[in-house]
Amino acid sequence: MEFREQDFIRNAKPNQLPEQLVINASAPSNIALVKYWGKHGLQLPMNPSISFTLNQAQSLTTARLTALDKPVSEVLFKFYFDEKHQPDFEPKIAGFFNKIRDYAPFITAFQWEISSRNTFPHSSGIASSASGFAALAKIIIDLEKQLLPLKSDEYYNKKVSFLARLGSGSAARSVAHPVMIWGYHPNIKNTSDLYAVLPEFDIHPVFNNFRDSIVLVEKGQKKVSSTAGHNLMNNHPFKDIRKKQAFEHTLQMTKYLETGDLENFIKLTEAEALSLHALMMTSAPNYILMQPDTLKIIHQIREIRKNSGLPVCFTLDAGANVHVLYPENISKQLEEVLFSKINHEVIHDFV
Ligand code: 2P0
Repeated sequence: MEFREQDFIRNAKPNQLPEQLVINASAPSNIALVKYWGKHGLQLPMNPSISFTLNQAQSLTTARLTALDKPVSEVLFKFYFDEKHQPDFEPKIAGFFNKIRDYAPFITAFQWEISSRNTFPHSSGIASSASGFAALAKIIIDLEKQLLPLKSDEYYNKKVSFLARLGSGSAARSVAHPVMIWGYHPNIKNTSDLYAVLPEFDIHPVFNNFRDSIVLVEKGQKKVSSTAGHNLMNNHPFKDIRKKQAFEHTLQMTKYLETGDLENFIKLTEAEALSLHALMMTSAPNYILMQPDTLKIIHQIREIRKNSGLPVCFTLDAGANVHVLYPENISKQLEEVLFSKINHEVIHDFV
């Protein structure tokens, strides 16, 4: 079933508020195979995207809520990361709370203490905003279930993604395993710009036990925020052609995931990663997030594939780190020919 924006608005008033509540939630990160790059309106994507959900990179979040005597106009909250108060993160969360007020008006009835930690290293370049906002969205839906008359599971699942999207676009895809599609595509059933969905088809077993080993070429804060990068797509000289390409790639990717066409999966995944970075390198102003070692590792992966035929490929996020994608059964060989020769920390995750 398709949900519209107004379906997620809930004006009902809770009968009685519990004085204290503690809600826990966790959510995974994800890596896009076909990239979301460019947005419009209220966090609506310029094109559909498709991702693998990362099982081990999780945000674990706890919200401690205290009922207020009367609702406030701005949500009162404090955010703790790794048990330390983090005022730097609070403006983005405040913006999120503001954006979701119509869909979850009950959030203003409480004072919030939000504590979060990640199961992956801090500043590793793994998108913690995706898992972080998805976990927070799950907490809000849990609260909605406790306070307002119940709705269907499908409603709640889609609303988690809908809310997460308003925190960070890619967070829309951080709500279910193993693959999610976000963004309307006329030829892919039930897709929507408002939330991500699981594919209607079964993912081919060659993608069971797929691995994503992330080579940490560069740790630390991103040099150009992704939000700024998305905005540069508005006047990008290749905007229309990129849009067309992403629609085609999304459809092709669904076919490869369904049929288990690893060869074309590899070609398309790498083409998408390079398109994303080419868009960054051709925007105004332009910028380069790859580092020399990013390219070195890309070349190594291509050499290995050429020489040994191993089904391994790379993708890139908005940063210098290389995500190495491959089936689990070639892990040992890859350790020998690739990871043991790399002078960077590698985090092994799986889809
Ligand atoms: C993606 N990225 O599809 C693309 C590809 C990074 C590279 O979406 O402004 O943190 O919060 O919507 O989601 C990263 O950008 O940006 C991103 P906002 P977000 O995963």
